[in-house]
Amino acid sequence: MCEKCKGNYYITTPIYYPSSNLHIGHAYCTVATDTMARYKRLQGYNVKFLTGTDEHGQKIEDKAKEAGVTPQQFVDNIVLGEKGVIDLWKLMNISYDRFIRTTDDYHVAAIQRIFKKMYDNGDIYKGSYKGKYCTPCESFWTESQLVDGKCPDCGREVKDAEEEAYFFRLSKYADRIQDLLENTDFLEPRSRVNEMVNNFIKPGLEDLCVSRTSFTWGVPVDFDPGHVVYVWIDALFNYMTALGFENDKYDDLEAFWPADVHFVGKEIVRFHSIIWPAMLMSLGLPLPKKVYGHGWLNFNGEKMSKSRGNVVDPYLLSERFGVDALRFFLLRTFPFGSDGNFTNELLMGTINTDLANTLGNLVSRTVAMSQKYFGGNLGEGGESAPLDEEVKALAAEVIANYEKQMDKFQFSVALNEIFRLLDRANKYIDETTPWILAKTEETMPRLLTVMKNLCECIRISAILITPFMPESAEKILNMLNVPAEARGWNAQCYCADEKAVWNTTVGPVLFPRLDVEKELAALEELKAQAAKAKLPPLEIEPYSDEKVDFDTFCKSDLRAVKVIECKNVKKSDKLLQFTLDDGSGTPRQILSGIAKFYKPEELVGKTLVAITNLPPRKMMSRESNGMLLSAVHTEKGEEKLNLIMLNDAIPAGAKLC
Ligand code: ME8
Repeated sequence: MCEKCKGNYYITTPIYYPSSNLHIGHAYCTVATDTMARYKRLQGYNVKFLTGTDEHGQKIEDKAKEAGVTPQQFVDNIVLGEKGVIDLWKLMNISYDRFIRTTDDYHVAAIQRIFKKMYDNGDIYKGSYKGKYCTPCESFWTESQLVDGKCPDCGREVKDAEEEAYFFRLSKYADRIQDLLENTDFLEPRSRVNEMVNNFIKPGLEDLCVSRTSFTWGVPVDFDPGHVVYVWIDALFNYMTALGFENDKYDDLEAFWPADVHFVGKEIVRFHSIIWPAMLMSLGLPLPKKVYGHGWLNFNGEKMSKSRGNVVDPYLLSERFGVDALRFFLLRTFPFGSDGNFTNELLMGTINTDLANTLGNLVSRTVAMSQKYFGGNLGEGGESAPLDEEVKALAAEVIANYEKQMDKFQFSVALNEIFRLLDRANKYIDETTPWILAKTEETMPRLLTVMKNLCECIRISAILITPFMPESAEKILNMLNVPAEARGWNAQCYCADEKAVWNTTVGPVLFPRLDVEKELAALEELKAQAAKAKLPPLEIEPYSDEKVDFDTFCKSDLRAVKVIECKNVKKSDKLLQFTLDDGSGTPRQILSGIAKFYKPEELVGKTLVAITNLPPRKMMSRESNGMLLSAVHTEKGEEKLNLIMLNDAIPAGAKLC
C-alpha cells in the first residue's frame, strides 16, 4: 500500500453465466459495483474491482450442444464475441481491475487443489445423491425446499437426480453460520438475514452435494475421474483465485483478502452467505467482510427472462440515451436493497426531470450567464450575502450525508443528497435574479459572487456525481475549467470567496430533453430491428430424404419460356398472370403466386423456366398451364423468392435437361 492511500478495498460482482447475452438486471449490479469502486478510488483507496464469468455447468453444456458448438466455443462467443460481456462492460464504462473466467487454466487448477484440501481435511466425503436438481439454476434442492414441487428460485420444473457424489459437510457449520448472520453485519440488508435463517438454517442445513457425474463440462475432480466439481464451488472461489489463491498467476491475496464486499443479487444470497463462509471456515480462511444482497429489476411488473421475451437490452438503451444517463437512472431510481420495476417511461422521465431539467439546466444557465455578463472570466472580487452562507452550509451537509449513504451502499439516497444541492442552486438563481443584478454597475460585484457560488455548487455536485456518471461529470468540470487538483475528494474548498477565480467555457448540451412518445416509438422500432438481426441471416429449406427415381424426374418437361405479357389478377394480391412464348407458336398462360415479390412490368421480356406438362389448374377462375420455377429461402425471418431467369440468348421452347 502506498503512503498516500487510504487503504486497500476489494469489491466484486457476481460472475455472470454466459448462457445468453446479459440484460439490464446484470448491468444493474455491475454499474452499482463500478460506482462503488469509483467512489472508493475518488476517496483515495487502492481499489481492486473484480468481475468475470462463470462458465461451467450443465446448462452451458446443453446450450452448446443445441447450438452445435463446443462449450468452450459457446462461452467464448458470449464473453468475447461482438456485443458480448466484455464489449458491454466497455460500453458501460465499467472500470474493473480484473476479469476472471472460470475456464481460465489457473482457476481450474486452483479449484482442483481446493477440492482436494477439503477432501483431505474430511469436510468433503463420498456418498450417493438422491434429490432434485434445477438445471437452469444449477441448484440442488431437497423435497422440502421446493415450492409447489418446483424450483424455489425460478419456479421451473426440477428433475430427479441420483448418483454417486461427493458431499460437503455444510451441516457441521450451521451454528457458526447462524451466529455469523444473526450477530454480525456480515449480510445486509438485514431483511435478508431473516430470510436465510428462517428458510435455510432453522429447517436444518443438510450436507451439500458438490460433484456431478452426469455431465462433463466442469472442473474435473482430479483424484476421481468422471466427477466434476459442482459449479457453485468452482464459481464462489473465483473471488480468491483471482487474487492468487492456490495459484501463481496473481499475488494480491495478502493485500486484498478478505474482500470488503461482495455485491450479489437476492437469489444468490444463499450461496454467498451460507455455503461460501462455510467453505472458508473449512479451510480456515478469513471471511469476506460483507455480502450485500441487492434486489431485482423487473420489467413492467414481471420478472425479466429470455423465455418471457421481456429482457431489457442495455446496449439498445445505452446507444439511444447515453451510457451515463442509463447508469444514473439505475441507481437513482431503485433503492439498492429492494426490487424495482423498470419501465422505459420511468427511464425517460428521470432523464428529463433530473438530468435535463435540474442538472443540465443549472450547468447551461450558469455557463451562459457567466459568458454573457463576464465573458466567461469570473475574476477576483465580489460581494457576499447571508444567503451564500446558507448554500455553503448545505453543500457541506450534502457532502457529509452523501459519504454516509455511499458507505451504506444507499446509492439512491446519496444521489438525493446531490439533488438537494442542485435544487438549492437552481432556487438560488431565482432568488438572486442575476439578470437584474446585471443591469447596474453597483450590483455587478454581487453578481460576480453569485456566479462563483453557482460554479462552486456545480463543481461539488460534479465531483460527487463522478462515480455515477464519469463522462458527464468530466464534461461539466471541463466547462468550468476546474483544475485537476480541485476535482478530487479532498478538494472540498468552498471556492466562492473574493480570492476565487473561475473560468467557464460553453460546452455541449449534456442531456437533451426527450420527447417521450417519439422515443417510445423509436425504441419499439429498434427492438424489432434488433430481434430481426438476431435471426439466422439465411435459412434454406431442409433437404428432402425422399428419393425420386431418374425416369420419374425425366418426365418433367422443363422449358425456357419468354414473358410476352404479365399482369396482376384482380381481387388477388398474390397472383400474377403470365402470357408466355414457349416456342410452340401458341401462347401459354401460367398463373403464379409471386405478386409479393415482383411488379408485372419488371418481368416482361424475361426468359424464365416453366414445367409445361403439369395438368391444367384453375385459379381465380383462370386456367394455369404449368408452373414457373423459382428459388426460395428465408433471410432475417423474411421469405425471399427469385424467379429462375435464363440468359436471354436461350430461345423459347429450349428443353432443360
Ligand atoms: O447467478 N435484476 O450468474 P447470473 C437484478 N453465475 N439483478 C439481476 C437480474 C435482475 N433482473 N437478473 C440477474 C449467477 N441478476 C452466478 C453467480 S457468483 C460466484 C456466481 C443478477 O448471470 C443476479 O441476481 O445468473 C446475479 O447477482 C447476477 O445478476 C448474475 O446472475
